[in-house]
Amino acid sequence: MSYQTILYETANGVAKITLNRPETLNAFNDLMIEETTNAFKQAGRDAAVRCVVLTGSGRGFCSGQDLADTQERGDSFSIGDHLRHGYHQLIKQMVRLEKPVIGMINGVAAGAGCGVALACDIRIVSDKASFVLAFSRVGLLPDSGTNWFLPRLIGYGRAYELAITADRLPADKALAWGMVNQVVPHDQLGEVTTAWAERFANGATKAYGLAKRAMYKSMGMSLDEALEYEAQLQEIAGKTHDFKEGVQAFLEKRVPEYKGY
Ligand code: T3D
Repeated sequence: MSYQTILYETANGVAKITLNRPETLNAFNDLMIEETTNAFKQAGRDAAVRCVVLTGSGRGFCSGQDLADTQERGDSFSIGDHLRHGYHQLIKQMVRLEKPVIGMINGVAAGAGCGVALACDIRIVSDKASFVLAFSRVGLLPDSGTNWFLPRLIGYGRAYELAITADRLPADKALAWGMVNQVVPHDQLGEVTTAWAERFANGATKAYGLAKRAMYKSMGMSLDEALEYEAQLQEIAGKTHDFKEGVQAFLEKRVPEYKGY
């Protein structure tokens, strides 16, 4: 599949999706939302891909909705429908993808760009990066799942503070608040993220995917329901090659060779 607004490449079991509109700090136009969604679908269909990395080109990760595009909208334009048909499809695709998604946050993540960063499973962040809930600067409330993800990660008080101040949250503070997994010197971002990604790409992919499904579903369940759901998913994991291999490797005191199924 060929793309105009993103780059898509695969190597060593990892698909790398690069948002590629650097002149706008990778702001989302309609085509980029659609192409990024399709790229996640493509990664999902490709059994050789066992981990996905999402990043931005140039000095930004993603500056959210392209504000120049919003100027061209007529009076009857529905932002709600724009979200439903665009950003929502992208966020759902990321969350439903049963493979780890790493956000390699190379620079500022603002507005919907912050929402997309939060929809990644793991965030590895440059020390030059920052997060800005820019929505309120333009008279909007957070969207693209930000209201769902952020209070769960950092608590309501801090999330609401970021929403209404729209102040820039630097990488080190995002780490201290539990919003990201690791902050690294900017020039080591690619190398460190590749190490994380290749580790996941050599792991028990089916189990990783089921763990993602279990954790998301459990957020809306009682303990009894969550326990039962775990049992159902463990039934599936217990029938994989990788479970058999993991146990055998442990008993033989060797490194397991996982195949992802
Ligand atoms: O509408 C709907 O469908 C609803 C969905 C809404 C979702 C949203 O995302 S709403 C929020 C939209 N995003 C923003 O409000 C962020 C706007 N950008 C900024 O506030 C700042 O650019 C940043 C804080 C992200 C970074 O600041 P800084 O100083 O590092 O960079 P800059 O100089 O402001 O930007 C660099 C260039 O990128 C600049 O272009 P120029 O002057 O060099 O030609 C700037 O205009 C452009 N740019 C940055 N963000 C956007 C953008 N162009 C279009 N849309 C953008 N979002």
